[in-house]
Amino acid sequence: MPRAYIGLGSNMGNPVLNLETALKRIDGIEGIRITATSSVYETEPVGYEEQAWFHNCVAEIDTLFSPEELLCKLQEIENELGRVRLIRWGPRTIDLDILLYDRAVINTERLIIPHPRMAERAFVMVPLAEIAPDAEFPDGRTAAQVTELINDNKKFTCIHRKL
Ligand code: PH2
Ligand code: MG
Ligand code: MG
Repeated sequence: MPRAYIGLGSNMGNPVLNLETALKRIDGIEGIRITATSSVYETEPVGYEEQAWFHNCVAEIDTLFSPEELLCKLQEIENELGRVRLIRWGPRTIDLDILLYDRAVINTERLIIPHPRMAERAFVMVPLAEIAPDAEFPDGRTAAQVTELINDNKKFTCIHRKL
């Protein structure tokens, strides 16, 4: 069965509750099973800095859905949780990104996998490497190897709260 990794982020409302609710919804979908979740990290915003710090975590899933079907399911959950997005890279109640889907490379208008900026972002790579150090990018590099190379100077702390 295909294995994928989802990056979750929130910095509006009650972020921990938003992550928790999103994980429950994801696991509740027939055709998706969460097999591991990372700790939650509080992370300095990347890209647009005039906003609250984020809470981020990563989930590993087994799924029967294709990448496009999975994207639709995740967008439904984003909408249900009342996502409003006014500014690119700005505040959001919940953001659900497909990071990796097996070793697939996808480049369509709607979907790019691996997630375009994940390899440079500690808020994605650190939780990913926590639960799946050996997860492979399409080029064969592992999450642990990619994480070693990150040198963003963004601050973040693990609040050690496994959801
Ligand atoms: N998401 C973004 C932009 N910037 N910064 C942090 N720390 N965490 C995020 O999840 C995040 C971000 C766009 O999706
Ligand atoms: Mg995102
Ligand atoms: Mg997104």
